[in-house]
Amino acid sequence: MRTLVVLPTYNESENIETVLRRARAVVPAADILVVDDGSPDGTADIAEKVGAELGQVEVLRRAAKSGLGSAYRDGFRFGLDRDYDAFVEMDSDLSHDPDALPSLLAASEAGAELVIGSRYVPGGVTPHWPWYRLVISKGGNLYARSLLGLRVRDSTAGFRVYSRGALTSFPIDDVRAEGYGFQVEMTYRVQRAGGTITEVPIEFRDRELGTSKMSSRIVIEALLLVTWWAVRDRILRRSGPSVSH
Ligand SMILES: Nc1nc2c(ncn2[C@@H]2O[C@H](COP(=O)(O)OP(=O)(O)O)[C@@H](O)[C@H]2O)c(=O)[nH]1
Ligand SMILES: [Mg+2]
Repeated sequence: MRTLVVLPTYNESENIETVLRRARAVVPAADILVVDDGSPDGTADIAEKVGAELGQVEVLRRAAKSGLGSAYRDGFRFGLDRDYDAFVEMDSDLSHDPDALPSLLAASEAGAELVIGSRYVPGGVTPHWPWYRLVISKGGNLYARSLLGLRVRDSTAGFRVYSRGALTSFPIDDVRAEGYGFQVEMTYRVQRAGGTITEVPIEFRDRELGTSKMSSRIVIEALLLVTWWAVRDRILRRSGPSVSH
């Protein structure tokens, strides 16, 4: 299985070197693509320097901060053009432990079109989260699951493996969402295209260095989009993702 690990970065100068080294140590055969949005803190330069030492690392430099979803779409297109079989989505802030990569990739190799590193299946944990964060995250998941009929517990999770088949079963250029909405939209589209989805438990850790780029705007985007998709596909019954293509 030719594997591409896509790492989106915006101001991750304190984390990117560790992420690259640990990912390489755990899955030495996988190639890595860093998608950086002109981070003012020099993340792309660090990634290039460490990447040159490690090998099999490319850095895609984009001019301006354009969102997580758009970074992944560019990363996936890069990999689809180069015949990769498996595409890993992983944050570059060490919230997603590179040590979990082998178990996620094993589920992908076993045939799942989408593997989700899940906080909300037995064995999944979010240590140190205050109650209100859990309520927002689980509430968002419950909302998306019930409105869209998703069959997964953690549709907002961002630690994933897609098969090539999953990413070619619908036009990824049509995916519009940027933040948590991107994760939900990708889950919804894979499910509607008939792809099998497996959840593997993970420990989601809070970042220790650098700052989060997520904002309330991103949460509101996700809520509005989920509501719109449900209205479109369940009430208006207009063509949903898998019907129109
Ligand atoms: N290329 C790119 N990466 C981004 C952007 N926004 C966030 N990221 C990266 O996406 C990952 C997750 O973002 P983060 O801020 O940690 O979100 P949180 O975990 O939900 O707080 C990190 O690796 C960020 O550096 C963006 O606009 N462009
Ligand atoms: Mg994070």
